[in-house]
Amino acid sequence: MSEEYRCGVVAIAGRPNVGKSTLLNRLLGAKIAIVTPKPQTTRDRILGIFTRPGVQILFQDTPGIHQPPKPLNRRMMLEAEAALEDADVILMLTDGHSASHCLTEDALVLKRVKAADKPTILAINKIDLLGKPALLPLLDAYGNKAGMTTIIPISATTGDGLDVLLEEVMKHLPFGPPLYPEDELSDRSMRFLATEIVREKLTLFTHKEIPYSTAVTIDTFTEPEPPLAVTIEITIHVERSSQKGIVIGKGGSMLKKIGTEARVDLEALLERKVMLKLFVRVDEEWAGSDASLRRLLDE
Ligand SMILES: Nc1nc2c(ncn2[C@@H]2O[C@H](COP(=O)(O)OP(=O)(O)OP(=O)(O)O)[C@@H](O)[C@H]2O)c(=O)[nH]1
Ligand SMILES: [Mg+2]
Repeated sequence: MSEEYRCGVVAIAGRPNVGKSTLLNRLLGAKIAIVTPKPQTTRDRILGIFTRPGVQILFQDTPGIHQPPKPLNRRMMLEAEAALEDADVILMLTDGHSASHCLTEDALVLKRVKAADKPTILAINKIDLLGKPALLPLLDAYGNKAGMTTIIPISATTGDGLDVLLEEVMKHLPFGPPLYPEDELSDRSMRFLATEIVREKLTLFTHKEIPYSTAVTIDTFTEPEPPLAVTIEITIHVERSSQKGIVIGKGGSMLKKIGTEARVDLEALLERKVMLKLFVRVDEEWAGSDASLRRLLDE
């Protein structure tokens, strides 16, 4: 391995919903992290492995940084903070939809990022939604008022600015050999991705408190020889029986919709037929107790 090889961990940090997971998927050219229009979609850290000649960048997607109201959110914040501590470089993401209150909204993120004291790049995302003139006050706010030295406007959706971003990230990476095989895209198992895909559909199709009151776990994942289908059994945990009714839907319609859409994604990912069986279980206050969280969410 050449001494010139660079390899390091880049934590993608920011408020909920600014596009961290979208950016990770776009950089890797594969959907390894779930994305929804609702905040607090990502709950666990996910490592995306980006390998090119001479460089391996380990992008760490993290839960959005916010004030934690209950144990599930506190756990998410610990994950985000640990990611900042473990990183070589911090890629702070914001969506800068408004210059006037962007620093207020980002105050907590800026505090955490500054406390971590690492080389930091700020990317202003979703510029496809902004006109060029709207960028100037943002550059002033983050540059002059918040003291960010490297600011790159990007769009995770269109890919705009990502080459510049990658070049900047590479400059800050330490020298060292790759840590993962070059054909690997993520540190997460197919079992984990399967539960995440179901949680994505559940979050997309249900409303109000349901996405935040549900957890998804895997019961079985069986891979027989093709052409037999991969069989996956997954349980959706809800907190109350009224929520169970909503997740199942009239005549089972909601559960069927979640199952069908999740199966299509899983088949694309596995490149083979999948039989997906979903179960719904009432597990009172699972999001409110540390013991239940450990039981449900720790692999
Ligand atoms: N127009 C536009 N929308 C974007 C862009 N990047 C992300 N989005 C949208 O923003 C929403 C949130 O995206 P996510 O990637 O889930 O955001 P996140 O920061 O990972 O959110 P959490 O996991 O909740 O912290 C989704 O609806 C995305 O489609 C972008 O560059 N342009
Ligand atoms: Mg996310």
